[in-house]
Amino acid sequence: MGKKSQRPEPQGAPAVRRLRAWQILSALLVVGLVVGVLAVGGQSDDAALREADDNPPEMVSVPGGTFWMGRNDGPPDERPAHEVTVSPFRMDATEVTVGQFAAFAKATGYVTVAERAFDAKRYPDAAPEFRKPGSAVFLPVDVDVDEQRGAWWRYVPGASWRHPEGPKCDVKGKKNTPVVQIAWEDADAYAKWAGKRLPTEAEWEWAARGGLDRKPFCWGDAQQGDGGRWYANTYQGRFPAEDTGADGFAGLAPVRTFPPNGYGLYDMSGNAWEWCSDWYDPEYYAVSPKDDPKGPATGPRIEGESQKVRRGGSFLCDDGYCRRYLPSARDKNPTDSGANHTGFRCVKDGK
Ligand SMILES: [Ca+2]
Repeated sequence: MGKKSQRPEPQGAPAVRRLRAWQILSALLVVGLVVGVLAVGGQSDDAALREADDNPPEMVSVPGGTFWMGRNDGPPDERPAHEVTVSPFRMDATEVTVGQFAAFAKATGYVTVAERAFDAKRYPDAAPEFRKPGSAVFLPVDVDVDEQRGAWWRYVPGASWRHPEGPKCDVKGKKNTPVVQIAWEDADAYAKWAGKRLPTEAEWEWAARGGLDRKPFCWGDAQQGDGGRWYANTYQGRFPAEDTGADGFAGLAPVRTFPPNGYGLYDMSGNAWEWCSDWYDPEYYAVSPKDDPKGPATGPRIEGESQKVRRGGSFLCDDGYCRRYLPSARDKNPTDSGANHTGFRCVKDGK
C-alpha cells in the first residue's frame, strides 16, 4: 500500500495493485503518453523553484476552548460526538502554497516522496508500472461511482508538487495556489523546517468550526450556492465526469479566494485536503481523552498499513458522492501517498 498503490479518495477507492485489467491498461497508456515528455518536465523543475515565495503563511491566533467534536448523525467514524478541550495555538491562515513550498525545496533540496527514485526495499511488491517516480492524479471519467469506485484515479509518472497533474502540467504563475501532491512525510518535513508542526485532528476541527457550535458547515448553516453565494471551492456537476466549476473553479483556487471562517482561516473546507498529525482510527472518538487529544498511539492497519488523518475535503468534494468538506468529516491516507488534491497547513503552540 502507499505511494506505489495509491488510495487517495475516500469511500472505497481501490488500491492500485488491485485495479482491474482495463484500469491497468489505461494506466499503461498514461505511462506511454508521458514518457516522451518527462525530459521536458525535468527542465521545468527550476521553473517551480522560481515561484519561491519567502513569505511564510500568515498565522492567526486560535483561542482555546471546549467544543463538541464529531457528530452523531454522520458516518460511523464521526461518532460519538464528544466534548473536547483544546489549548490555544496559532495556525497558518491558508494552506501552504506552491510558492512557500518552493522556498522550502530551494532552501533544503528536499525531495518529496513522489519525486524519489523507486525503493525496491520499501516496495518489494510494486508492479512494474509503479516503479517510476510519480503520484495519483484525478482524471474525469464517466462512470457509476458505486460500480467503479476510484476509477477516476491514475498513477501518473512524473506527477509531483512541481507537476501536479503530470509532466505536461506545471506550477508557473501558481505560487499562490495550495501546494498539492504532498505526502504526510513531506508535510511533516516542511513543518519541522518552518519551526511548526502539523495540527492534531482535534485542533483542526476546533479551528475549522471557527467559533460556531455544532454547525454543519465551517460557515454555519447555508448550503453551497444558496442565493448565489459560494463559501468554499468544491465540485459541482456530475462527479466524476464533469465539474461545472459553478463556484468559479474547476480545480484548485488560489488561497484567500473564498471567505475566511470566524477565526480568519481560509479554505478549511474544500480546495485541498490537509494532513493532521494523528493516526487514523475510526473508533478513536469512543476513547479519546477530553483535553488536547493527540490521536491513538498508532492506527489500525487499513489495507496493510496504518494511515494518517487528513481533513477538510478538496475541490473534488461533491454533495452527492463525497461531502467531505464538512468540519466533522474525517479521512485518511498512507503516510507516503499524495494526490493532486492533497496539501496541508501548519500550527504552532501558544497564543
Ligand atoms: Ca470548484
